[in-house]
Amino acid sequence: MNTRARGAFLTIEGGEGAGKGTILKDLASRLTGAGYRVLETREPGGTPEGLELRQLMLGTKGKVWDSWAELLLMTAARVQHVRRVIEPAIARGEIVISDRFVGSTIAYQGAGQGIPAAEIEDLHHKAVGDLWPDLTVLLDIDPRIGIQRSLARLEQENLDEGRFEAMSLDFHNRVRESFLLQAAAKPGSHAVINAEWPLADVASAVADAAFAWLGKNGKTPTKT
Ligand code: Z5A
Repeated sequence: MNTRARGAFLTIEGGEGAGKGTILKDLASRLTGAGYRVLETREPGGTPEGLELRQLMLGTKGKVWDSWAELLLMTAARVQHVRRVIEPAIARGEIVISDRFVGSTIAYQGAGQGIPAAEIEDLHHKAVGDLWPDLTVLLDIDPRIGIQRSLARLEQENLDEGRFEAMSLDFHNRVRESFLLQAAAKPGSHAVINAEWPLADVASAVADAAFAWLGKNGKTPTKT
């Protein structure tokens, strides 16, 4: 019998270039330093199968996905991720932090591509089950600033993952609005941080929100 206390599931959401990857590493290191066992992961990705789907979905060369095909591929990657990585780690008592999760699907395939949020939630329920983040940190940013940051990073790292950056500003504004609406609908499980602040300020605001949530929910460090 597994007697370990359940860990927790934190997600970091936001538009392109909001700083999710950078902040995730910073938060993971602060939590580890405080004695938590942390698993860092991301979507799409997080498993070998998810990584292959990531390359299929984010590459710019000759890719024109129908919005439902995109939704099903994102969901397929998520099922692998949840079953093989996220749920086992939570059951081991770890704090899982994922760069993006279903909130991104509601924002991008929902508000961005026009699939009703209720259909995405229904598919999530059928394919993934009842796993929703305990706490989502939303890094909110004007898409014009975020896309510039993101394109600079892709160029610097020579990555062909810019398909979403190439979408219209209208698309990215709808995505931002959806993230804000999701946070407003569930304030108890969201913290909204202004990602246009200097990085050090964003990092400490995120850490404050995460430590406050963990403390309030009795999640004490588990390292021995
Ligand atoms: N997608 C989807 O459509 N549906 C889904 O269900 C899921 C995903 C899960 C992959 O995401 C794409 O998949 C995504 C949506 C779609 N769209 N795109 N593209 P991704 O997370 O891999 O891609 P991204 O959001 O573009 O990642 P990114 O550009 O790496 O952004 P980030 O992780 O938020 O930022 P970062 O890499 O940490 O920082 C970017 C740069 O900005 C970097 O040089 C930092 O040093 C700099 N930075 C960060 N914070 C600051 C501050 N505060 N000030 C100044 N500079 C900063």
